[in-house]
Amino acid sequence: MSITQDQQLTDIVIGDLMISSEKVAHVQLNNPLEHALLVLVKSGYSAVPVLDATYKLVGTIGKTVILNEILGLERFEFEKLSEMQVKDIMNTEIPTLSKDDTFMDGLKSVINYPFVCVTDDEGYFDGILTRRAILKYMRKDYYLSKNM
Ligand code: 2BA
Repeated sequence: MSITQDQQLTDIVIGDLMISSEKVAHVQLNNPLEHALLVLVKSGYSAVPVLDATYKLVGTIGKTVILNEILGLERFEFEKLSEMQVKDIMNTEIPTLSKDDTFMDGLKSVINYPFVCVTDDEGYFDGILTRRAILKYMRKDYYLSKNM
């Protein structure tokens, strides 16, 4: 984050607040579900972005959708974890932001999603904006404005 103290809330853009791509856990389209579940469990996140082989954003995948998919009538069908791939069940209906979008664009987008992916004009993955980053910045801005 590169925010200076005198920056107004309205000056802030998504690029200032996002977690950059190299720090974001992700999986790839063709990964087996087993790998995705491993990444999710080991990282501790409920959901992570899905990228293609060229690092373009294609969706997100979460623990719940994987567990639902392997849940059979009487047991977990663990064999599905190696038979199925991330692309078979990932969520492709996701909002995106760009680095130049405003703080308010970000605030609106994290009302319904715990994180929103940030992409460039060609769809390459730049990072994520989390609900935490927005709330943290709003709290900071509130205290700064109280002390002015
Ligand atoms: P969740 O995994 O459901 O996490 C919800 C909140 O719990 C996070 O909110 C964070 O405050 C805390 N949390 C969870 N796992 C954590 C961990 N390993 N280290 C530190 N704090 C953790 P946010 O920070 O607002 O993140 C919202 C969502 O963004 C997360 O939801 C996760 O799906 C995704 N996310 C955040 N950081 C990520 C990263 N570096 N790589 C991949 N996905 C990330």
